[in-house]
Amino acid sequence: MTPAIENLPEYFTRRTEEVNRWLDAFLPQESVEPQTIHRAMRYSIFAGGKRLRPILVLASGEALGAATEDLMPAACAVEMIHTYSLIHDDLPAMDNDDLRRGRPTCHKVFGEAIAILAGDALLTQAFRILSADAPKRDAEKQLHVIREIANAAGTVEALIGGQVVDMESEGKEVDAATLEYIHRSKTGAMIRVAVLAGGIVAGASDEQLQKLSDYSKRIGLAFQIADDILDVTQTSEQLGKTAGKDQEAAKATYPAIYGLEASHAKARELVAEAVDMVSGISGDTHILQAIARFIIERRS
Ligand code: GRG
Repeated sequence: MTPAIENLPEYFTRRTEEVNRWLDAFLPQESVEPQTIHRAMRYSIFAGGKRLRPILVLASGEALGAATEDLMPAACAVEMIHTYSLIHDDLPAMDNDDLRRGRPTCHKVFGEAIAILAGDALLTQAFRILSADAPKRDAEKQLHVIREIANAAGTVEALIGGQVVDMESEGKEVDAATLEYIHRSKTGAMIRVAVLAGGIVAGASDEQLQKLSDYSKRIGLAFQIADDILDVTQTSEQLGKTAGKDQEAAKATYPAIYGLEASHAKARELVAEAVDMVSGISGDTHILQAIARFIIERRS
């Protein structure tokens, strides 16, 4: 049965608390030397993100029968990589932002050099926990997860590649294909790998992985379209980050190219397709379906 959308905030709160406990265990404490870097890593990780990506790892893995504790290394690694990308994106050399997750950005608090290193350290720590020894871990699945996450964080149709094309497109006329490439790579790749990693840990068949991949591509694009819409319709207070930045930087966005109405319609269509795709998987996918719907109903 599909849960009512009002149950999803409760689900998110419960899973966020769980993810936060594991993140706490996977990161060096602030008292560990050199303290500055550990304070900066923890400042950004515990600044209050939605935890969408780790929750997708859990929801996808558990839908196919994986145990929470087996999913947590991938869930936390994906959140660490996401947080590193936000820290670096906020730097003066990139988006130059003062506000993230409702608080001053990492470089505003710790300075640019430590913020760069905090991002580097979170990326490194992600692969450290992914590759850590554990008696119960299946080496083949572990390697598969590491490979997929490394690909998603990389340069080819992936996080860094998407960021580069996005930066290079600023102020230029961008066609629909380039816009889709940017979204698929910068935002979509990490969302896709979150869903896939859960499936891999659960031992999903190739057919199940394909369906998870199809679902994730649609929610990834819908998420970015929703993000573009929020940037022009919400305030900085509502978003916890500076609103209106895309327009100011003449960024390629869905509303800029297609207008607000068509962007809403496209996001709704993608979510409907995603829900359809994931309902075809044998397993309990009701949470994945609810998350797809939440992606376009969120307000921040
Ligand atoms: C620096 C390699 C590198 C990449 C930066 C993440 C990113 C790429 C840029 C941030 C700007 C942006 C609009 C990215 C699109 C992805 C996105 C909407 C990120 C914000 O994700 P949320 O809303 O954030 O899940 P929280 O704070 O809730 O985790």
